[in-house]
Amino acid sequence: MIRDQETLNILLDSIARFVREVLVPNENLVAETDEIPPPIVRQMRELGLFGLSIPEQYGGLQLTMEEEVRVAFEIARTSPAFRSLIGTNNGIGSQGIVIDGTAAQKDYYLPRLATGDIIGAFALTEPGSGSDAASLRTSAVRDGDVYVLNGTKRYITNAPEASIFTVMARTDPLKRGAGAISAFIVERDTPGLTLGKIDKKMGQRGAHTCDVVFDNCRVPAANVIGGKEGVGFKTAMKVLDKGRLHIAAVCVGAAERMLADALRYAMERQQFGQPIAEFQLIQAMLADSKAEIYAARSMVIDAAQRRDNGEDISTEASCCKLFASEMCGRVADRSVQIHGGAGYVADYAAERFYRDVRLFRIYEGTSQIQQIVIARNMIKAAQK
Ligand code: COS
Repeated sequence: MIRDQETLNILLDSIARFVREVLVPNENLVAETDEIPPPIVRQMRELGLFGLSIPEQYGGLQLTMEEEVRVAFEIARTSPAFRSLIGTNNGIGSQGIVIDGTAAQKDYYLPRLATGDIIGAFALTEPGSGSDAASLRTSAVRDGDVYVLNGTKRYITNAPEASIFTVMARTDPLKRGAGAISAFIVERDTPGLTLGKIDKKMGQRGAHTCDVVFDNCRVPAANVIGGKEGVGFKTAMKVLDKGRLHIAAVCVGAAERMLADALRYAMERQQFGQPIAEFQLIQAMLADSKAEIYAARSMVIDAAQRRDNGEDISTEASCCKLFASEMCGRVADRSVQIHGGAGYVADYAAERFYRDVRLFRIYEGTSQIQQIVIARNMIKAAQK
């Protein structure tokens, strides 16, 4: 749902200009230094990029899902590290509070997340629990008006930058499965919370992940999201439904960028006396990429509109994440292929994007998890 096309166009134009004029020229610097320069972070704050999905009453832009995916198409036309920094505040690092938080939790945390004054992170994955999220072992034992958290979370995006964490922990350590999991807001400076060393990743330099370790970390009972024990897994799944759709939109934007680069290269690069874009085998790669991007873009917009209409889009979000992330991988591969030797060296963005986009098929649920969600929902619907 687009509330006001003109206002949205202004926002999209200013983001597209920011991407073109500021972010793209700084991609190599970010990759080399593994850091987004602080003046750029400031500009991202000024543009409102940290609060895209946070309600207006808390200082955010309260974009509808359709508006948000259209913004994601634009912001993803550059190094994914930039999107990653704003990604958690708009997605998994804030939406637990937005969707299920109490009024007091919203009042206290959302305004600072919306401005980017603080960064939020989402702590679900553990050393022994990834795709099987309901098997997580971090425990939260009630002691008066606090819970005592113990356990380790792994690969937590933006953890090194984060001031608050949405942490899924088991409040009934003897009970297995999803029903014993609760979601907590844990502040970074809580005694007993420490961070591991920053992970060395395949790509997305400038975006950071690390372990988050809880050692008798005492968290106020008031920080249970929604004030209710035992529903944290559902909160996490709802957050991920939205997150998966957002990531699918990011895949579309990244693929559009890679295809634009590949097309430009193919039109410039001369072989056998003509631009390689004139060769039909190159054209096939360009055309397949174009068609697949168009399909993914259409899926994402359709699913976003359905979510705005109040539909349950668990299946559609997984369809979008599955198709768009796999599509993005194929486009990255073709982009390197079209660039030939130049695609394998770091002078061109194709090599960096090839590594950066690999993560899209893994995080917020692997392609295999998306397949499971889709098929299970199909079976459930057929049994009704
Ligand atoms: N929205 C709301 N509730 C949901 C839901 C959703 N999208 N998906 C599941 N639930 C509910 C179920 O209805 C069920 O509730 P009841 O017990 O009341 O029936 C409960 O949550 C447990 O669901 P389910 O039985 O399907 O859980 P499973 O353990 O079988 O796991 C998968 C489901 C595999 C889909 C889940 O663990 C998952 O998404 N794994 C991937 C995790 C992930 O994406 N990690 C990425 C790291 S975070 S960046």
